[in-house]
Amino acid sequence: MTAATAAPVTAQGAPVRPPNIILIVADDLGYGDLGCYGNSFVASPRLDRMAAEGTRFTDFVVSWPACTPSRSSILTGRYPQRNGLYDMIRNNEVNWKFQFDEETYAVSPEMTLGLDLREITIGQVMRNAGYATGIIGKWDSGRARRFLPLQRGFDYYYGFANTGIDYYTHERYGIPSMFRGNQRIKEAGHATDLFRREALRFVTANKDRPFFLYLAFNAPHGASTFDKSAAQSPEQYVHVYGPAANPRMAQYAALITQMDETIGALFDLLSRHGLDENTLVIFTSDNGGAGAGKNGPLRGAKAQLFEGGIRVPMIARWPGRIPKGQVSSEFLSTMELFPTFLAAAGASPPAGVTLDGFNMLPVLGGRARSRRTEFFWQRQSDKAARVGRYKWVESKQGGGLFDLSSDLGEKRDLSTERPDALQTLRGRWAAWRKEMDEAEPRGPFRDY
Ligand SMILES: [Ca+2]
Repeated sequence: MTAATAAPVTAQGAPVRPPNIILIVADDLGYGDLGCYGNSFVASPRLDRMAAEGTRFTDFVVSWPACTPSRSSILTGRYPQRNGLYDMIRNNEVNWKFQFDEETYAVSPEMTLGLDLREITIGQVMRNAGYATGIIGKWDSGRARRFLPLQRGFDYYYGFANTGIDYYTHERYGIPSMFRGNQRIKEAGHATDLFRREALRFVTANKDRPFFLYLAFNAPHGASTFDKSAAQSPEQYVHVYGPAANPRMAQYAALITQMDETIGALFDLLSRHGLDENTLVIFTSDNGGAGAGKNGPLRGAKAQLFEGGIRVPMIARWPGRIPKGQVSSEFLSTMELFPTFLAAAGASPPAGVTLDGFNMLPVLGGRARSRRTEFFWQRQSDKAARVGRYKWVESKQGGGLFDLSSDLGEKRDLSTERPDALQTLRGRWAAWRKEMDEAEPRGPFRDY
């Protein structure tokens, strides 16, 4: 690791406090799930206001169409295939109603797998840069102590380490799963309300020094409980949608509205502490919508490599640094977050680590075009490549070659009309796959 670069100074030579950084990640929030992204049912006033006070991006993608690997790229700035976490950490037995007890859970994949300990996380580099670092909410990168956030660069942790819980019991299919630091705890309350309390607490406790907060909601992801009929949304937010609303849709939308209100409370707190101007806030989702989620005009949903699985909302706000009320169609991804946060903090990238993204601050600021021209995905046997306007998909749900500039819904397969483009995209995908195979191997899935 290289140390932070020299502290920035003003023209008069006085030290400048580097910006606070807050990364907010929703869980399974679809491209069309917010008012500012065209949803007329879901109430998301504070995120809509965030978009009005900042810039909203329409071509922002994640590295995998589901939770764990997508989040691994946020934490490391690297493709899942490079950092090793290229599939879910999840006990699939629960899908067949298998009930773990503490002893069987202790030796299950959820306890034994995690992000390779050689990986450098965004928490480590921000802490080395002098930031207070906190993660509140969903960690999803290993549940055993050696994988937990306090051992991976974060000073503060409140949340769950596995991939999903019941909002009220905080159990994952019967296993208590909420942590404070390295200790499992049990306390009453809806997960979103607890994360709200913790986020406000973290900001207040660190208001006099630079802080990095990774606020990772589990909302609006479905609950990890066997009883799918159990209500998971507080009544006060369900009531927003009135008695005539479809109950399933109202339950889902309520989780978004509750999260939205929490984000509003966070903005209000920044304002009260005088931190509003010097805080970069980015909001996004880890993958596309599922179930009751909406993906707008996009094809497919969570778990698929069509745009509905991988293109997500992204809003960036930093008063005076990011233009207000703009909509940008620049092509960007979650792998840009790591180098962007480093650049905002004035810190150097970790030595000897290949990052797959770049500093997007000039793009967020509306001062430059995105350098990103390509992106590649693999989920088991499903493959996809994006090169410029073209997208190639080969998957169990179908595939083809699509021109996203004229066919965002991936409806018209151009494979026959444009064999040259098809060959280019397949070739670029193969070159990327080769690069991943030749990268220094990382656990837990790779056979080496
Ligand atoms: Ca997710």
